[in-house]
Amino acid sequence: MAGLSNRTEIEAAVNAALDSSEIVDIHTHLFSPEFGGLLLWGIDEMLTYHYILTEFFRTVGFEIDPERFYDLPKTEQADLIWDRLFVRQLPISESCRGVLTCLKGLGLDPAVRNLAIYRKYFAGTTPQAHLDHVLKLTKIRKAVMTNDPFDAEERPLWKNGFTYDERFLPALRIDTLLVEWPKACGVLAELDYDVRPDLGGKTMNEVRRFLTDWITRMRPVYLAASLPPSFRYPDDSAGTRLLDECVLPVAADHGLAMAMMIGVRRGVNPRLKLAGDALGKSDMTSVANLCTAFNQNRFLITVLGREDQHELAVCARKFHNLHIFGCWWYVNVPSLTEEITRMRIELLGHTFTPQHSDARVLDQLIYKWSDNRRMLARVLTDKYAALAETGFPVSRDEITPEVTDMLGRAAMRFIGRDL
Ligand code: HDL
Ligand code: ZN
Repeated sequence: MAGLSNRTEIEAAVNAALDSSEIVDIHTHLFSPEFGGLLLWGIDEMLTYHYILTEFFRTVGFEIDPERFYDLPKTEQADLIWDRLFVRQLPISESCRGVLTCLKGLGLDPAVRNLAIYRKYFAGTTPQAHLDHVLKLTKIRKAVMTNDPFDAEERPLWKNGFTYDERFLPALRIDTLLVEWPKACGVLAELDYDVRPDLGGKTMNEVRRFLTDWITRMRPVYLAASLPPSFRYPDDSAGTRLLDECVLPVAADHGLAMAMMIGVRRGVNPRLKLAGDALGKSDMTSVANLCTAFNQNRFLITVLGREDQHELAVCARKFHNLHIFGCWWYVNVPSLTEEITRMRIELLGHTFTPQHSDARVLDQLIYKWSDNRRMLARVLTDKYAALAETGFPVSRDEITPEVTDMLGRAAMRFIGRDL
């Protein structure tokens, strides 16, 4: 098979593969239009994304109290943010640049710097038409949602069963169960599950019934939870007992992977609401302990701290039931995504998924995947060129499927859901 002999040819093959490959975005906070107002889209949602809110609060300092700001209508919030972050200064942060990348990707001109013009564009379309347009622009074939039965707004939608856009895949999110058992216990009791705060009586059976009921109702592609830096496995917490006796056995019974996103320190500044979360150093030994204790379960894991990335990658070398994914949240910035992805390829070859979007606003898919594709082009070109320098032939026909795999297909095969 004729190999590509120089970097330019390899770069062209990598770019062609990235440009033509469809994406499976394995973790988002997006919803299909059938979920109504849960689907966020448009310029005002982009500007009030919590990543940008934190930058706004830092910029205005003591001028505007977060409490007063959050009481304003969303358009007024967006007006203030636009003025302070995009008019009175140059929007050089990643989140701000992301908004402009989205506008440009939609064919709007960031140079006009006119919020009214952008609002007029979005007012002229519909959620469904805009969704079709964005998924076509980004070549996203499937997007995995975050579906939380403990969310009072979302739960009723599922209770009566409903069909939704098949490009969206459900994921059963159970943070509350694992991290806030007293709150989860109250919700389950309201839903007529016979559970007790002390986990006694029929509680474990009833939690397994709850999980089974929601797996049947939702048909998730995996179970998921974000966990604090203090997460330890095993320990004497309710979380460990619920993992051991309920979550992981039920997941195995249904052939479902467990996605864990570890390292989020919730509510560090509660005044900022969703924007108030931070991160902490997490314990990767707990990941190894989980993969050992449940060696027939499959784990999709990502961590929030830069300092945990290397240890997680080394841990993944030891466990074939561990698939690491994404540069999540605070490490989803160009300087770190490239560093992490290079390190992961050097330690794991192809056996990981470089990125997901984590998008909360539909339009963000444009900037997050544009950045991801550009980063992957740089990294993969270097890695395939380094391979070719050994004299090993690298062909376009071999590069393309590997790129498609790294854009979510391998993760779907890992969780037993090949598309
Ligand atoms: O817990 C998570 O899934 C995180 O991604 C949080 O939702 C976070 O607020 C976020 O959107 N990060 O990008
Ligand atoms: Zn997320």
